[in-house]
Amino acid sequence: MLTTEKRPLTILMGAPRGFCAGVVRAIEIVELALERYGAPVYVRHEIVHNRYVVEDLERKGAIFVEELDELPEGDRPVIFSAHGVPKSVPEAAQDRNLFFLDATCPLVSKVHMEAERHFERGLEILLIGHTGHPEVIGTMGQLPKGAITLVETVEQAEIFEPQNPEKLAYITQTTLSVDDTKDVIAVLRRRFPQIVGPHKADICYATTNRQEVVKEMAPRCDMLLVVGAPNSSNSQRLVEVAKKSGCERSMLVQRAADISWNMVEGIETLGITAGASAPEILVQEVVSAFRQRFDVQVEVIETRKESVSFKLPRELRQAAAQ
Ligand code: 0CJ
Ligand code: F3S
Repeated sequence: MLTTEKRPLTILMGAPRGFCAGVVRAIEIVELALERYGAPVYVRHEIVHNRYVVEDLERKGAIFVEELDELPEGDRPVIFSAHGVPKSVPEAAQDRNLFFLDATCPLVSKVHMEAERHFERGLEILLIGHTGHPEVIGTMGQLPKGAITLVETVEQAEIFEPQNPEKLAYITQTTLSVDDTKDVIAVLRRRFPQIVGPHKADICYATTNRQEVVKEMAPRCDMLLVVGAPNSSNSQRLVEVAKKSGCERSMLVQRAADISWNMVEGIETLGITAGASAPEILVQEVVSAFRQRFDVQVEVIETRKESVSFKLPRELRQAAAQ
């Protein structure tokens, strides 16, 4: 007799996972701006790095552009993404008399302010981060060209030659690997004992907590899926952390359709988590796809509770209250 019994599968669900307070705030800014000012509302760069989020907002009337010069003349508002923008962007908006709302995560703005402070004190600044990422472009663009030098790796930290080793500071991107960044900082501190910097790094609470739970889960998993986008730095870091923590078969999936089912063969324990820009609905879509094929038992691995939230820009607080 043919048996259709499903094979058992344990799914470990990471917690915390998915949306952070900065992402919730950024998406809310676009939604409230649409309510308050009507459609269309322009958004410079993907508000957060997730296609599903972007397409959902497009359906509601948001139009995404990469640069302000793509905006037509008129009185439509423009919103800057959660990753932050170089100073030249609000300046250009002001020159054009555009009404803009800034959805930069407050934890990124904090790094911008640190950079300003170091600069005012006459320090040479190192930014630990990934070249080309919008947050890095935004942070470097807070100060005149040449004021900030990007350091990506331990090797680069080893060969960096400062103008004056006694007048140095470092800042970091918010979505880096906690452990890799620690290594880069250790090199800088060894070579330049007087370097000024944050207590640990500027890596945000959400990035830190999502990596922490992955470290806890990965050793128990035969495979680990991170729901997130390829251009999402914090999601990519989760895959790296999972691999380093003992789950070599770790990968990014944007949604259930990305899963290659032949790779799942032989798996008894699967880990699922999500980057800070990945909506829970996509995580649940992935879980449902497994439920269709396996007899799933879910176990939640929770390493921490989160209760962070950020204030909305002044212009939208009333709209939110209504
Ligand atoms: O840069 C940030 C402030 C994080 C925003 C949320 O995540 P995501 O995926 O849009 O951005 P990253 O590529 O920076 O992780
Ligand atoms: Fe902000 Fe960190 Fe999220 S910098 S947008 S809280 S990933």
